[in-house]
Amino acid sequence: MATTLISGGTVVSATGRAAADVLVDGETIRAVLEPGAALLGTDVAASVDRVIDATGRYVIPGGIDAHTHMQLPFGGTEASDTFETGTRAAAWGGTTSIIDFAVQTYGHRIEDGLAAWHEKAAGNCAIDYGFHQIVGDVNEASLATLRRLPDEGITSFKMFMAYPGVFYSDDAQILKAMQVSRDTGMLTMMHAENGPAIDVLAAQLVEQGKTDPFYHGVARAWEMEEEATHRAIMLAKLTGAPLYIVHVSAKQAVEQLAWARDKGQNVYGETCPQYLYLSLEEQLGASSEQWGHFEGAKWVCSTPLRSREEGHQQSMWQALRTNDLQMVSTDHCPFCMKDQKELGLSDFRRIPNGIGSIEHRMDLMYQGVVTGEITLERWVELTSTTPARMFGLYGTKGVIQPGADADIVVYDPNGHTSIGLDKTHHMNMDYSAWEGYEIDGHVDTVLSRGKVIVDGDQYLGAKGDGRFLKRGLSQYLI
Ligand code: DUC
Ligand code: ZN
Ligand code: ZN
Repeated sequence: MATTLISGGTVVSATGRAAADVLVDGETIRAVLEPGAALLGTDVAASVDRVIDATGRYVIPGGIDAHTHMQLPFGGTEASDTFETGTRAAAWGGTTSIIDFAVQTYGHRIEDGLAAWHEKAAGNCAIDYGFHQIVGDVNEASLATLRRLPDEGITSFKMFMAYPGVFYSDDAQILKAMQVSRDTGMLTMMHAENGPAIDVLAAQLVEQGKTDPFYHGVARAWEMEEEATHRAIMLAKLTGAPLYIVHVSAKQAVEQLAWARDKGQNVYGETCPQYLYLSLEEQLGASSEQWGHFEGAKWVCSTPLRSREEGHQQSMWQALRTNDLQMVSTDHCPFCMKDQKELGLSDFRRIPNGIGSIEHRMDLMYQGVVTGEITLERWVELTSTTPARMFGLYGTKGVIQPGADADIVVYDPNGHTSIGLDKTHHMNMDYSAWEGYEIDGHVDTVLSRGKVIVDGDQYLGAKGDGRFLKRGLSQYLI
């Protein structure tokens, strides 16, 4: 097995930073050494197969994006990244593991949805991957299957309080599934928006001729997120289920999470880069020669972008500092403008919901270090260590320590990344939701289980390198 020494860098963990060399043996980390140290009397640098010079750079555990949707059938079309293109883009951006969502749709069995997801991913991923299970049809059979999923390494499931007629579950169904969560220790993940009320508001807006993409965010008002978050918290309290709210965007939803956590409840939440950087006002102002006001469709996602004037973005950054929110995922769900987003040209309700960010999460969050919103250590914690702990991967992933998988990123704080369709862009999309963003930092080298898959501007990975991750139960619960 090949050995590699990553030398001269600053190893950053969730709890600190230190000058250290990292010795990789095959797929795993063998040692974290004093810089230039000898091992068993041997000069390590002289005895390894390869030395990666990390002088002046950070050496961090590879990113873990715990919320992605490759090839998701949605809104009359399918998310445009395959497991092959999406995981390759992830690798370019310093993410070395994803957790995608296997889908059970109404009238179908969980087993079949899960098997279909394994088929889509197997042999196609550039990096390691795991699955959460979307439960779209709660009944006796699906509840029984859910109970068995931890044996297959699937230890979390997602339910939707939104999208009636598609993924929606009512409170009775949620309650029953949460009882399984309580019994098994599986984490209940919740899309917390009041879907039935949103659908009424959306229909009324369209009747008034308000069909532009901006009205997507008007219909999905923060009150709808606050209310659903509170209801999910109360159902979780009643059942004793651990709860994780996905894609939190409203400051009032964060207040609900903080309230429940202060009472000692096992309640957690993630936000996404779009809710930290982008706003409803910018979506309202968006216009282009090609698309006119339909340009705003590029940022139609759910939960929606929120008003900057109301302070939601600042509240998300603060919650990331105070641990009212524990991690940042992308909710990567890309659609092209051509033939996909444009399905909603005359009615915002038909725009497939989703933004593609998998390639830029590590960079966008590092920009938060540059601007002083978060510390360097918190960057690692939010993007790698906590995702590993939250979803039962810690020890193998999310940390640089002997015995862990050698998923490592060498990040250059003096480098620069210009984001744009004709610049840094490997996602299968015809636009970038992040066009024009400039990042003071750069992903230089990426190792996935010891193999260098990104080396400067060279991609050295291959589809099929990534393995399915059988996850354990959450290591984050109180
Ligand atoms: N939100 C999105 O933006 N896309 C996919 C599903 C979801 O909940
Ligand atoms: Zn969702
Ligand atoms: Zn999602």
